[in-house]
Amino acid sequence: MALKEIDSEIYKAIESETFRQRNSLELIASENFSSKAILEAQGSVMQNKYAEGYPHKRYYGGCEFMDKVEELAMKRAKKLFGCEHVNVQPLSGVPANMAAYFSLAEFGDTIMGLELSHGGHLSHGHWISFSAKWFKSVHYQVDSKTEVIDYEVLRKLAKQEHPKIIVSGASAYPRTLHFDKFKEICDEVDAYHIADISHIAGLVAVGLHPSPVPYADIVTTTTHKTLRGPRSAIIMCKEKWAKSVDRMVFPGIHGGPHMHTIAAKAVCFKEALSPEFKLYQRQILNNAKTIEMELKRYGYRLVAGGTDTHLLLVDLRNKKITGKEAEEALGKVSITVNRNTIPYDPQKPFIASGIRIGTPAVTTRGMKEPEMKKICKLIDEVITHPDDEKVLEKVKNGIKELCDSFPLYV
Ligand code: DSN
Repeated sequence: MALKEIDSEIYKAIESETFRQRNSLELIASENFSSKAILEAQGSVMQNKYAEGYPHKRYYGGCEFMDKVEELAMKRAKKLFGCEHVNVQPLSGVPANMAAYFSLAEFGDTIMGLELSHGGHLSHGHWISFSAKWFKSVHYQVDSKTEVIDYEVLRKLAKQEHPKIIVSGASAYPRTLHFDKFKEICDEVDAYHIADISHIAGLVAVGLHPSPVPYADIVTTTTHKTLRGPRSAIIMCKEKWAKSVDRMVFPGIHGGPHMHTIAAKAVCFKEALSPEFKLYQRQILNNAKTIEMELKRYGYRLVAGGTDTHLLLVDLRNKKITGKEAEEALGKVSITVNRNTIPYDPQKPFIASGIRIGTPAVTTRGMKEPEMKKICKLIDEVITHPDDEKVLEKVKNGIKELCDSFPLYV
């Protein structure tokens, strides 16, 4: 029986979410729309199977097609990123980072990552996360003037703290990350280098952002952001870490791998190896640059002066509106963004002084530079008139028109 007949409540919620995704403008930098092929693999019978272990070394019978799928996912990921070894089983970004840390360090060792309010991630040592409860966490920050990482300051801190692991990578850092410099510092202080490229994986895969693969002991990434795959993660590493990474993922942290998601990851890597994917990534960057130029034209201050990637951080203080208020006002007209702290933010994270804007999802819909210009105009109208119902209605109509012209999942 179909879902509609068995469970009308869940069916309706899925229908409503499809409607929401079709009819709103998705500017959350970490979101994207996977292809129908990926959704099909993800929703397949592969999800019925236990396959603990690794290809040809399983703890369950009947795994011949599981092996095929996992081997294809591994082969494609290796080709895509040029890594020596890959584990495609991690369920998501945080467990992938957990497995990566425990592959190289012990409880109580020091890890050093970018502070959350400066663009880092919870799992890079934030006090509330396992990464600070089970390790000693030290943070580096961005420079207060340039708002980018000062590698000399990072070097000094590393020399002072002697971390076991330095984590490169971020979730709200608009500029290029210099993984070669991280490696240089790691070598000087005898630390391991783990790069988390969750946000920029698509750009890295096609060579539009420097790759950490030659410079890091381990590279983790989620697969659903710029990479446009299923909601999941992988861990890449040098051959010498292959055994410890594999053992830490299973049986260290996970039980049965989610084989349906591994199948969907394999499809994602196949798509990412196509020439069209490179064009897509280039358009993500062109769209982000267009937003940078337009927002500056409307008098917005951008953290770090702009972007080299798929995302921008907008400091709203000169517009006399907080991140929370802007997120809510934009939400009313079906523009989805997230409030975000800016470096050295005077506001609490729940309020925040900025918003984060990303272009992967709107680029998937086929939108290009002219649409980015329209979007910036509409965003500016909302931010400068957040309580004017007439303006909001006009903007909402503009968004509807845009969405209708770039249909999703038809
Ligand atoms: N929550 C993700 C983001 O929005 O960047 C990172 O895990």
